[in-house]
Amino acid sequence: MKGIMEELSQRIEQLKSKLRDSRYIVALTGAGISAESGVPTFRGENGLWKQYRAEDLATPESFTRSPKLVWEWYNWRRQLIAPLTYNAAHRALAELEEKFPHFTLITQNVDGLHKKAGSKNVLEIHGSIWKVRCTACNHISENYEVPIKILPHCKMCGGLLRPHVVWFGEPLPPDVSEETQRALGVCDFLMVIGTSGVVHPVASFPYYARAKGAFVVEVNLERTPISPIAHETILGKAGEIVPLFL
Ligand code: BJW
Ligand code: ZN
Repeated sequence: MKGIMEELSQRIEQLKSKLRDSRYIVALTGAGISAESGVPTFRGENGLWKQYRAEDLATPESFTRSPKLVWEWYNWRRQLIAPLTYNAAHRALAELEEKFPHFTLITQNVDGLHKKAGSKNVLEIHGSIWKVRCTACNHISENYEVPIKILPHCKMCGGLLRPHVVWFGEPLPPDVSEETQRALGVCDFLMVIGTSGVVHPVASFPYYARAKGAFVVEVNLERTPISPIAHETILGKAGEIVPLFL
């Protein structure tokens, strides 16, 4: 056991020295970083997609077919997430941002926990469960009602509101997407934390950053399709591993 711990701390020391020598840092996070806060992940044993069919709930077609069903599912998740708070991994990333002038956090998570933890330069590329968008006029607003009144309507035009999240078959929001490309293109140290790396286009981001010269470190409970191109994969819980980078 001691041998394993020593080996881990040696590897982390080497990575920290690499991090200290870097200027443009990007952290890319997925559902795994919020798992220790109590937010269910999508895939795996107790994942959301084990209980529900993604195509019934997370596609524009399912919303057109049954906005009530989709809103009920989001209300259930809003209720579940509202009392939860950030964990040591979210906090560690917020602290890293304070230490590095060029630190970008790209998250696929819609739970808002990175911002709660104090991260500022956050790109929520799959949107936010705490935002709604009008299906008629596209107006976006924050909404923290739990539960939200079904069906919610736009204050500006009366149109039907939808969750401001990215469903399957939808493009990433163009402004966030541009910022993401820019950050990945110049990044010299990329940390990929708690994502299964199977959902595109995000799954290709580590490949892109690496091709552009980034050093890639992955933190996950298990190996993923990102592992083959990562310079290092540290297997472990994000809440335990990420704070070691401070
Ligand atoms: C821990 C841990 C701990 C646990 N510590 N680690 C075939 C090939 C390629 C692409 C496609 C294809 N067929 C269809 C597509 C496209 C599709 C796609 O990628 N599908 C694949 C699944 C096959 N992608 C899309 O449709 C995207 N849009 C698109 O492609 O648009 C094209 C277009 C262009 C122009 C015009 C029009 C269209 C959009 C994808 C949107 C994904 N949306 C969701 C729902 C968001 C809203 C919501 O939450 O309600 O996003 S799906 C879901 O998956 C969610 C997540 O952000 C995303 C990624 O999941 P994530 O974060 O990786 O979580 P998990 O659960 O998968 O993994 C958790 C990981 O953590 C695991 O690895 C654990 O081991 C680890 N872990 N605990 C560390 N404590
Ligand atoms: Zn509207």
